[in-house]
Amino acid sequence: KTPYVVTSKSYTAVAINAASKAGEWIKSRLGTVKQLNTKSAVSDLVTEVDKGAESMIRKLIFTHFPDHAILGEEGVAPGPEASAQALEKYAEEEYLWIVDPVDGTTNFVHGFPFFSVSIALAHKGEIIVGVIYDPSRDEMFVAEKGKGAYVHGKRMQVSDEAKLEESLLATGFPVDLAGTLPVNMAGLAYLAPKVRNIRSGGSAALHLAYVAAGRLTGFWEIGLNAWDTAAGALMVMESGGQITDTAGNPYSLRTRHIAATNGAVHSELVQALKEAAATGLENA
Ligand code: 2AM
Ligand code: CA
Ligand code: CA
Ligand code: CA
Repeated sequence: KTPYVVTSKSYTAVAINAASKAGEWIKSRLGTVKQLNTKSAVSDLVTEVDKGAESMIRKLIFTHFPDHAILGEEGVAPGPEASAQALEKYAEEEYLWIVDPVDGTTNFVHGFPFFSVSIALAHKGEIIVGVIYDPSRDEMFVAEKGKGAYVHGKRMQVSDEAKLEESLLATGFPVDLAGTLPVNMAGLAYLAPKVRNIRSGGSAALHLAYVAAGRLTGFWEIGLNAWDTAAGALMVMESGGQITDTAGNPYSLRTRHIAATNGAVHSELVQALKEAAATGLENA
């Protein structure tokens, strides 16, 4: 049915197949959620669809690669240290899949069509495959280490805006677990007058895919986890962009405060975020 479902058992093919199947199922469940559960806060939602999609993805991966490890958002206890602890636990695994079955659960629950499935594969800690699927628009974003990034077979390239003032940025506001709201608000207030505009779509993975596709100049967000960013990080790099933490340090799976851009505006964004954080902390 879907043209990008390939039959070979390559890592990328399995990731695409899992994202596609889970994504179709997620879309079919729109508007059907019966039980809305919360994790760490009223705004931290989880549904049977998040769990069902993760279990589908796990089964598909294990069918092909039974000796690989899988780190999925719904397979770990929630909390600010969840992803760091899981990465610690899986540190010795040669192949580690990192899965966010539904990135943008709040959107999914409300029927706002901006959510995605994010699947990455790390080999000895290095991300080698990243797939992000948007079932609402049927867009499959695929990145392979050293081989570029593609949306439905078309090579992706980051945008060419040279300055922050020409930039369309995105950001996100996860629940205020770690007291990050003042920093978020400061970032928004500080950056808004310096850029063309700022969007907040509610799926960090899809925002990263959009940076890779040149639809956003850049994206930043505080307090993310490995499953939100692993696939998108490879995608941004393979499209000619740059991803670091918000202070400009190299990205790793443990990075929680993310800045991703087309490269050209990266140092300007990082500098602005540093200045913004200073004002946010003063006002906190
Ligand atoms: P999710 O939908 O998979 O939970 C929106 O700002 C982004 O933050 C989404 O990628 C969302 O992923 C993530 N997010 C939502 N709640 C969060 C929480 N409590 N802690 C960290 N990230 C969260
Ligand atoms: Ca979640
Ligand atoms: Ca997520
Ligand atoms: Ca999720």
